[in-house]
Amino acid sequence: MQRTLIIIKPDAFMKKIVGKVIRQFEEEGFEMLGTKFVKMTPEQAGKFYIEHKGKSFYEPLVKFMSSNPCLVTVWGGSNVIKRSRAIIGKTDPADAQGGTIRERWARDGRHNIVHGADSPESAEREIEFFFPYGEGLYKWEQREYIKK
Ligand code: 3AN
Repeated sequence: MQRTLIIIKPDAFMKKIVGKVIRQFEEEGFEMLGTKFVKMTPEQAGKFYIEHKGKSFYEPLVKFMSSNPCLVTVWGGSNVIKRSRAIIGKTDPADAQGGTIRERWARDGRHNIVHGADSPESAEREIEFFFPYGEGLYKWEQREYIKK
């Protein structure tokens, strides 16, 4: 089973659609393996988005992502990375396909409701970033938490 990291961004809380967003992933058949309510420091957010350092949107993105808490979630499922990005939609809601999370609820390319890892390598790096050693993630089949 593949895993991915999905961050429900502060704008989803402002719009009170966190439940609706989670529902999209559940209805796709994915299972939640773990979650954390996190208010990142600017340093943490800067590190999380390090690959975008130097781009015009980097500083405002870091500021937005550390402005208020996010709901960090880990989901498992078959081909979950690609399939979750398909239901999230393109970065800018103006380009996002109808019915996707961003088309429905995002304001613009920054206030775009969710982050979803874009490759197996990013997913594992991002999961490790918030859940070192996988601690706090649950193995549903074995009915136990991943141990350090
Ligand atoms: P995505 O989340 O669609 O994979 P990335 O990984 O290219 O997009 O960018 C990471 C985050 O940076 C996006 N989720 C978005 O919040 C922000 N971002 C990317 N491009 C722009 C842009 N042109 N203007 C504002 N924010 C952007």
